[in-house]
Amino acid sequence: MTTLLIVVPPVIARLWTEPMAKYAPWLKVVIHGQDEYAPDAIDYALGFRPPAGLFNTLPKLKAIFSLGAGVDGFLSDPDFPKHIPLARFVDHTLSREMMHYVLLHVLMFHRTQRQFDRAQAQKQWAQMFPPRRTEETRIGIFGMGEIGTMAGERLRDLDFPVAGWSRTKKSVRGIESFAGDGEMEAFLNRSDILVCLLPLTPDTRNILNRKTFAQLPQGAYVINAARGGHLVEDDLVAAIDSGHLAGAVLDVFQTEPLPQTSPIWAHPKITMTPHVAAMTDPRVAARYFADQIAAHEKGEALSNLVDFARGY
Ligand code: NDP
Ligand code: OXD
Repeated sequence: MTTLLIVVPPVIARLWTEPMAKYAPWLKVVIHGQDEYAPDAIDYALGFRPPAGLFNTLPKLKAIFSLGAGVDGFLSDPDFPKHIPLARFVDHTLSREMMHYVLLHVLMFHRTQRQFDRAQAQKQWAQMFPPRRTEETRIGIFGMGEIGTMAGERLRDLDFPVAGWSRTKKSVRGIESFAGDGEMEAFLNRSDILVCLLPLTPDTRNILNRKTFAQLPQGAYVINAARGGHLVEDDLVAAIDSGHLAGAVLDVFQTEPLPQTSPIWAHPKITMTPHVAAMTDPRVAARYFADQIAAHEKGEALSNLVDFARGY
């Protein structure tokens, strides 16, 4: 029998058993850390931040699936077995949740909503925080992949001037494309709101740093919904406290959960959420993984394979 090992904390793994049984009744599902299993009985593995070295103990593993879009939690293991294919979760519903998160926070900043919230808390009728001009809220998207492109297109449709920065040049209607290190400064110079939607790789780690912030216009705003490893948190706090940046929204952090000692918790100009910008829904994703495994069993190619040389 084909066997799938699910490698997430048992409390989350339990959410997967019923939908997996619905879409792949022919598959035996075992949960790491809960069920007994023989390592050589495992054909496929599905997880998010697996324990380092685990996959090397499974001699018959045919493919590994990331239940998130980001695969840094797999590739951070120096012993990750790169001869085994790794496929990530790419799905309209996940990208859409991310797009909603980005739109929400772009509009909150653009419409000065937090100032109105503070005025309301003091019972002030404060007709004094006009929204910025749409033409003057230039959005810059770091990472024009599945999610960055969807968010960029929707922001463009709301009439914001949008540009994207990626490794390779893009041609998306109405969105200016910048590519590579050589075009990064010009991209940052025109970005009043910088949205990070990059994968975390050795090239992008700490990319949101003091130098990057200095190249953004005075009063710029930063949204990081990608990975905490992209951001040098102390540099962000310093850039906000100096008055150069207007503020930030963070969904992801260098250490998760965010340590109680972090100044981010109480910073008046930082809005934070606990890595919930988008969450993989097992009721949707189980079908995607069942189809992927069925295809692989028939000798067909897997979708959304990670390129180990690029790191995403
Ligand atoms: P994709 O792989 O589809 O897109 C990645 C984009 O980043 C591509 O445009 C790529 O360029 C660009 N890129 C990669 N490396 C570089 C580099 N060195 N310089 C410039 N551009 C680079 O990823 P997704 O859009 O699916 O997801 C993005 C990230 O969002 C995920 O990796 C994950 O970390 C995060 N995420 C966070 C969630 C949350 O809840 N907070 C939920 C889901 C995802 P090119 O196109 O030229 O290859
Ligand atoms: C993802 C995530 O990568 O949820 O999908 O962070």
